[in-house]
Amino acid sequence: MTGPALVAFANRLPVVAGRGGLRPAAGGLVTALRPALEQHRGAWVGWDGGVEGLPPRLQGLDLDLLPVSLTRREVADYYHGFANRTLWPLLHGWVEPPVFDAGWWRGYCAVNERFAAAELPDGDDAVLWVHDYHLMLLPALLRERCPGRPIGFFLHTPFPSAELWRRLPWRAPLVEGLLGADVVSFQTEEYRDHFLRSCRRSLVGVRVEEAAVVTPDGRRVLAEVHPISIDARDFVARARGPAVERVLQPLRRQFEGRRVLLGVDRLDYTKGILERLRAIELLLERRPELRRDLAFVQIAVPTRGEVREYASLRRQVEELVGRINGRFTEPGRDVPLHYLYRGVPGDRLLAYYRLADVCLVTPLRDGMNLVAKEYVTVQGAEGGAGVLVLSEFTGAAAELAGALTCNPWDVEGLADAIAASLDLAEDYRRGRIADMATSVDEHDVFWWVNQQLSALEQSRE
Ligand code: ADQ
Repeated sequence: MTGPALVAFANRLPVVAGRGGLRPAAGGLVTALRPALEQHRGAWVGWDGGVEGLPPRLQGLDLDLLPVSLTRREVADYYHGFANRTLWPLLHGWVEPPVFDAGWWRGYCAVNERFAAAELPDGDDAVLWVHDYHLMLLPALLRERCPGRPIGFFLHTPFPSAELWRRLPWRAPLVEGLLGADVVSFQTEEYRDHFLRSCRRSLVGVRVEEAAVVTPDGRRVLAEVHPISIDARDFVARARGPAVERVLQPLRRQFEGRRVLLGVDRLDYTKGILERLRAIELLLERRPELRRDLAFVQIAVPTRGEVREYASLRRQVEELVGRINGRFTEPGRDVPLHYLYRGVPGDRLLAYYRLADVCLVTPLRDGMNLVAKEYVTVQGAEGGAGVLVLSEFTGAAAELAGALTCNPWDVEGLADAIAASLDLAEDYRRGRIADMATSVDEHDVFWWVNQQLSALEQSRE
């Protein structure tokens, strides 16, 4: 029997342990990787999340699971520390100050080595495909271990300007780690260009030739732009299905007569949730009639609760939601702001996408943002006339030209953009959503993975 054609390395295996046993996980990276791996006979090497005795396969997930187990100390240093408190804020342009800690760095190095030593499936022709900022040292470690294999790296987050990157004490070994790949790819041209500039600045002996980096030992590493996407056809099929319809009907009744604005994010400080709420507050202050006519539903998925900055963000968001509802709820009427602190099941999420007149995707910084692509796809599926208000600091803004763009750092400007979204003519809105849905359909997640596999082939010619 032949082994998998594609072996992905990503921080966490796509499995969660719940009351009913093990089930496939959700989230940005899983949403994208899963269909790609299922199409290509894939395997996934990842941290087991502390679940012992994981089976090699799980029902409902058509890929091989190759677990890496980590000690509590490794999880603390590598994951909660260096990945989430050093790299994450730095890569997102210093939206929070990153913490530099040499102990965390050592933990990060050790865990990248653990991934490099993971037992790989039989066969020696599989493409090794490394994902995201948790594993930036891994491409070079894999090259030492299996020099003949094609190695790709994809960064899901932004890459910051060279000015910011050079502050990091470990800027050189991390970039050297990435250059172990044959192809390093990014969501946008901007991030790719930042990376190339950082290579020039942080490393001695490398040459940058257009979009390739030539290493001191003469290897050519391609730096590519491959914007990630979703399985658009699957979203369309599900959006039209009876299960979504069943959830949608009661929601329509609940919000009858009001226009619905929607936010869907992990509760992360990069997502601009506080700024979005402040803009809504300003809008309700300036336009009292909207206090009855409008409902804003914010779905916030719990994430990284162990990290101090996230616990503090949650407190601030909940205080602000309370303040806004306290100020603007009219006696005998429903609250203007509905806040759901939880992950919602797929059908319900799609029902909210169908319901929403406006989707507010307003991160301060975001590698891509799949919610934007999901919303336009689901709206487009039923000829919807929704409006996407989209931050210019997302990767998605480089692709979704029909969105109403905004600068989320400018709260007044954001309030104006939201007000403008409510006044657009219906035909105009419908046309824009349809155009964006077509663009996502033509550049779906299978297109994304094929782009990377072709670039890898090309790099080895
Ligand atoms: P994330 O930061 O997690 O991803 P995003 O791209 O928006 O952000 O993906 C979130 C995913 O989780 C979406 O598929 C969405 O449907 C789902 N989701 C969000 N809220 C949910 C909820 N309340 N209930 C259920 N599901 C929910 C990271 C990067 C992004 C990049 C992706 C993929 O930060 O910039 O787009 O990886 O590369």
